[in-house]
Amino acid sequence: MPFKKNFLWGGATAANQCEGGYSEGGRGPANVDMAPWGEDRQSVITGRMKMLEFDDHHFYPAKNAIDMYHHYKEDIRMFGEMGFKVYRMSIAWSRIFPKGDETEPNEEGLSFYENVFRECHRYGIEPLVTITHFDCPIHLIKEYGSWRNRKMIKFYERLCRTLFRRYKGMVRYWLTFNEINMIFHAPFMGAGLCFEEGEDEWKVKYQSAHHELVASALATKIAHEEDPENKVGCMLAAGNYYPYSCRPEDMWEAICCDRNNYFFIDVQSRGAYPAYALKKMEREGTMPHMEPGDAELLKNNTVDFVSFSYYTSRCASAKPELHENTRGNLIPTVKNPYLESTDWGWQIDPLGLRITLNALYDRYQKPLFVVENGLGAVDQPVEGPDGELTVEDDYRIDYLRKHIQAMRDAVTEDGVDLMGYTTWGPIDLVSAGTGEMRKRYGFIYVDRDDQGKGTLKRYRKKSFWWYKRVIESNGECLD
Ligand code: BGP
Repeated sequence: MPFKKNFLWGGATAANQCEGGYSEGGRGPANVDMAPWGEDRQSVITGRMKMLEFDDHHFYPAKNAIDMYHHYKEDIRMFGEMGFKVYRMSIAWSRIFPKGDETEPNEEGLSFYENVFRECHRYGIEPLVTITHFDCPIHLIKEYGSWRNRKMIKFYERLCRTLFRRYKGMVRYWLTFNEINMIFHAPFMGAGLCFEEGEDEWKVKYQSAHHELVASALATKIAHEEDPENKVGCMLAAGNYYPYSCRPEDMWEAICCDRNNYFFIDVQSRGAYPAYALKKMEREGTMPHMEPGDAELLKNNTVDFVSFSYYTSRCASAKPELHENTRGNLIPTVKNPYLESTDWGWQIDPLGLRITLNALYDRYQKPLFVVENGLGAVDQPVEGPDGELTVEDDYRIDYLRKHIQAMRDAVTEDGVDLMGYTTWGPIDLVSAGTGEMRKRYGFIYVDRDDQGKGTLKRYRKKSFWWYKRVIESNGECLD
């Protein structure tokens, strides 16, 4: 058998991309609500265009998303039907603390997630909870400037303590920050950061990253104190860099680009700032202010496992201006001439997943967890034999099959210790990068379009049945 007996197969979502119910149950507004659909999205998520209130001329897809807030029972039942062992989901911070700096949590928010976890356990599904998947209450941004302010550590600590206590025995797997390295690439969406004219953006980013890293170590400490059964992971937007050529300068560039991402996980997993990062921050004048005790906290509270998203590998050149560029999960890269691309320009590289798994395992020697992987594509619903709508999504099956095969090679041939695999978007949801609905990842089709129109009815795609067989056979049967 290629995968462990208790291998965690499942799917991953984020509150802001599927829940909706943005003002229900006492929930407060958050940065992720304010990312509009359309051409301004990019400027908003990168913090260059300030959007801290809704306005009348933009459409905000996260407000209602796929309304999982009201459909969660039906959705989790379908995950159960596919045989999920794990469901990765996130908590909307502003459901628990609507403003973020209250001392008492919002009971309605807490009981909503309690019901979600109960529903998971009904089908034998283990929840894997991302404590923050990009979200930050708007009040914390307006009042404190979000993660640039050290006070955020306290607010986050309160959130974590509340969650660990309330869900003790119901949740065992936690991730502190989704794609923590996104703070560099999409600072408003990733960490609620907006920039003022003339401000040194990189200095703010590194200071905020330091606060998140300290908060993450503190969360790990509290999780272990509250319940020794808790397992805490870090989460990286991964995908190794290849040098564009074997020119030493290209190779060096690839190493530097990888380090920009490893930087976070090096701290969370090894417990200290790596030498290359200290030198870089010193050189560039971006060294964050650290308080006494920070280094010790980081050292003593490293994560139990390393999780990551993988959609594509990346490519680096010492002379990027000479090459074509392409987008990939909010991180632009030099286009690799050997790879094909999705309709959104993300290059497809299953072997890159094996390479990434090996690189991370060599570096950290901790169990790994692939918590996002999938194909965003346009689906054409057709009528199935039973009269219900379906989608013949062989392209999605093909993508996932090849990636699972690569993962299998990493486990059986290379000896990588892998805990599980959750595909991104087991049910269609709003795209983080573009705000579109038409960029679909799911095994379950949701009738909703980019303008928010549709019945919200759910339909099983061909991949639904395929993934069910994959799980049933514990990854043995990929046909
Ligand atoms: C990751 C995020 C997810 C998700 C995914 C796919 O960066 O963690 O939230 O959305 O990418 O990206 P997109 O939605 O832009 O296709």
